[in-house]
Amino acid sequence: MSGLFITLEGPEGAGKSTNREYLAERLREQGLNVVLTREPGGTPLAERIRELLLAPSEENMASDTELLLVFAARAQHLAQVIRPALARGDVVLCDRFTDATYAYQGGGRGLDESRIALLESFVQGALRPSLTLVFDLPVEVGLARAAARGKLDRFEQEGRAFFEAVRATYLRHAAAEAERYRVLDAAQTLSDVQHAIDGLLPEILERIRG
Ligand code: Z5A
Repeated sequence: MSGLFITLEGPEGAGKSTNREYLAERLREQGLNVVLTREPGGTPLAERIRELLLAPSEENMASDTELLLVFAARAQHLAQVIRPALARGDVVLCDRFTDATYAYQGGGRGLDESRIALLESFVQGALRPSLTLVFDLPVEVGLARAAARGKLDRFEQEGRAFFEAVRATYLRHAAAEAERYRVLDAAQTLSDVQHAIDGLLPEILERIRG
């Protein structure tokens, strides 16, 4: 059995973290070793880069700086966590990965996708997620959920147009590569979202075992 790399994506407040736990439990019930992790972050050093990325600051962070920090954290995460776990044959469930870079730095900040693709190849080589679950929901619903949690991070302080561009980028990529992406309606109740995840389980298990 070889490892499987699954990523969870979507705009703010889509329920990625909540559903990541749920999916991990379902997979563990099948006797699988599951590594739960997140980006930016996933190692002590990468978590320090995450703090730099998320903390509101008086100095404006240039979009290229943001892009390079995201990939610096990713390089560390791949070396320390993701590649070793996949080599052991584990299932890696990662809350955000490079699709988030296309969505936030590409769609949101307006950086050229070809530059992101260049860094993607440089840092990841040929490694791409095998399956990406996109938790999709209207921007205002996600922002309301994020606001209910309290203090907003540097990204959450962006305006509505930024998040509309983030959402549109996710949906465009998902439509262009139907084999890798599954889009879930994250505006439903939590139990309905989890029911939809249950519906994907046979396919996920087949990919792991196949
Ligand atoms: N970022 C980037 O710019 N470039 C990159 O390459 C990467 C990341 C990798 C941190 O990510 C930031 O980094 C992110 C993009 C940027 N932007 N921001 N901010 P993050 O994943 O840590 O941050 P996040 O998207 O803000 O996470 P989140 O808001 O915690 O969202 P979530 O994990 O999808 O949701 P959740 O915590 O599971 O749920 C949020 C709340 O909604 C919580 O109270 C739940 O109980 C509730 N919830 C969840 N599902 C439901 C349903 N179905 N109904 C009702 N309520 C629900």
